[in-house]
Amino acid sequence: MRMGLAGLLLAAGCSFAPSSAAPIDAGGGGGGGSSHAAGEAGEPDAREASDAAPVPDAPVTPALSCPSGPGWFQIADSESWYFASTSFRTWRTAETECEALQTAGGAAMHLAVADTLVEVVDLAVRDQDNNVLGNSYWIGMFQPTDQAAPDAGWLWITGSAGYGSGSAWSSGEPNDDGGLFSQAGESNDENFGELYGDGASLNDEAETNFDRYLCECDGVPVPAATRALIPH
Ligand SMILES: [Ca+2]
Ligand SMILES: [Ca+2]
Ligand SMILES: [Ca+2]
Ligand SMILES: [Ca+2]
Repeated sequence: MRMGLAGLLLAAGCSFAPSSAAPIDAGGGGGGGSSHAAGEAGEPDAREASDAAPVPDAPVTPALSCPSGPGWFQIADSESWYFASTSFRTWRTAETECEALQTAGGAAMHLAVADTLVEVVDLAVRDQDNNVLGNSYWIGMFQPTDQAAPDAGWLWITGSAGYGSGSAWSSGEPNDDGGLFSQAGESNDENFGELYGDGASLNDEAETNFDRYLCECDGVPVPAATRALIPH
């Protein structure tokens, strides 16, 4: 068997040699379209065989070790577990409480990082299912102090870039309060992200606001460098 397999591989290897000349045919063919198509049709076998070997097996993602119980749920297309609080907290206290929910040896947690619009929508739908329409939820997005504009520099608590201007935000947001209580423009009035409970959209809000909050258990720790950028 072993010899036979080796022989097959050797034979297969030899058979690839002529096919490496195929691109020359494709480039020089007078009937461009058809000769290119012929080249593509003839090459996939060789490409698959030669490319398959160095590609490692896809890593097996272990199931996340997350807490469970009332308030915990999952959404489509995510391995994460989420927790919807029923208590109202300031943003920083909410983040502290999310991290404290991590079990010993379990996956890291933080305020929810809804970094795809699908996640924003799915979490908002969950809000509605939970009959808490109208309540806003803190999520794990913040804006470091003294940015150039209300939509500039937003970060997720796990370190990646947050939403700039665009469809994730509610109409007219982020507005840094729009001058309602302080000066218009970016003046650090609203540097923390919340998810409106009555729609799939985000708002920037003052840290001292009391909101419910959404935690996410995804195993991604909060980088120290990112934590240092949370406005005080
Ligand atoms: Ca997430
Ligand atoms: Ca302002
Ligand atoms: Ca702001
Ligand atoms: Ca706002």
